[in-house]
Amino acid sequence: MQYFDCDKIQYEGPGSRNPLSFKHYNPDELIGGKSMKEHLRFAGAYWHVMRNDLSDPFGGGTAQMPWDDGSTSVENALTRVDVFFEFLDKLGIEYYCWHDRDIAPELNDLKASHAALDTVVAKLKDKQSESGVKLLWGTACLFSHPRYSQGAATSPDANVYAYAAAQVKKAMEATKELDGLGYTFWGGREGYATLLNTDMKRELDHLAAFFHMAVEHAKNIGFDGPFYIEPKPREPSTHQYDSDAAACLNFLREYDLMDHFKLNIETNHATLAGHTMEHELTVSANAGMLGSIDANRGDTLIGWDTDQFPTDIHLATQVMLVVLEMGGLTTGGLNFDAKRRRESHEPLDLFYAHIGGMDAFARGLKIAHAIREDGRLAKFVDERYSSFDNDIGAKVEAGTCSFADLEAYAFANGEPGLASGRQEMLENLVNEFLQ
Ligand code: XLS
Ligand code: NI
Ligand code: NI
Repeated sequence: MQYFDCDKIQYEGPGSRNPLSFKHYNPDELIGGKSMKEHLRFAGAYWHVMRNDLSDPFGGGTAQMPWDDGSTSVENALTRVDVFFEFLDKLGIEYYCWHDRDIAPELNDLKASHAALDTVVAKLKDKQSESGVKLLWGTACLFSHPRYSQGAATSPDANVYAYAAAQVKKAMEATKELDGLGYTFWGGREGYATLLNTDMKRELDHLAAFFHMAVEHAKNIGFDGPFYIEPKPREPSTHQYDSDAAACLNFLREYDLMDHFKLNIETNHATLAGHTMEHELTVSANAGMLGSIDANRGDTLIGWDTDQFPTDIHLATQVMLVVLEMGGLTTGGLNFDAKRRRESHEPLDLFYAHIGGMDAFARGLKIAHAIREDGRLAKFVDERYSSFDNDIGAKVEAGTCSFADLEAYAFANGEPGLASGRQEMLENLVNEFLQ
């Protein structure tokens, strides 16, 4: 049985006019001694590919999903697994990510939901070993059900907190069962709508306790992949506690969780936080905490998380510059946490969307590699800071300098002759490579 009306997508090169081909993503092509697929580690997001019906705040779903009977039956969930693995195979995507409730239905009681998850996980396990596809990360959906409307690990109600913990415990076990490389926490509703009803300190203490219990449980079940926190500033809550990379790092340091967590940085969340993606990636990488990436993009004209496919080559280049600079992704990957527009409702649109994202990142990788090989950009930055390489600057960096030393230096050397930052020249340099 074939669910998608296309063959396996092949690399046909930049001259191809076939929209169902890769023009740049050539999985085994070596870039700097490593294949494109090893650099990029693309992942498919189960929730967008299989479960997103493309509804928006103004109207219902439009997506055609002829394989889906619309029920919450386990049968239906098992059929989706076949569809999803055909999809991954045809695109040559070797990793995937899920929420517990994407892969299996939430039933009337927790035990029944756990059992449904077990059934689907058994099938996913078979499919993984047949295909060689790996689970990049699992996560629990702690934001859709009405019980989580006031938070899960930051709920004011200990009963809800316990329920959320039970769900995460099970989702971690499922991730372990599927040899998942990581486990993600996106704090769906971990935040608040108004401080009038919120004890922020208590909620953050509870969130940290929750994470410490997750660390403890990971030890118990032998799950050694990293946990990821995925920052996002708002939506659905007015203020989310994991608002950006810096806020997450501060939280992890304050509560002594740095050793067990890394960050999963998503483009559209970065821009909602008022930052660029490269800013968020750089903040994370500088702390040695960049774990994985949710590859998408926002829309400058729409103020919410539009989760569009990342087709902007300049953006992909900036992402890959940071990834290459830190020596590449290890346990993480580039997860297409992205959805088609509501108008792109046919199954084949899933292919066009992913092909576009994969090709954009292939180009971003090639361009970023070329910029690094060229070396002029890095050389400019090195030279810009070269006054810290010797003399007084080196003493500052070594921590062997005092204000009195600097004052004596300033008296002796007079007014500094500051060099230009050359932003426009550097933008032109990057554009040389984008042709
Ligand atoms: C939502 C998030 C979500 C996480 C996984 O905005 O991006 O999809 O990646 O819970
Ligand atoms: Ni995401
Ligand atoms: Ni998102």
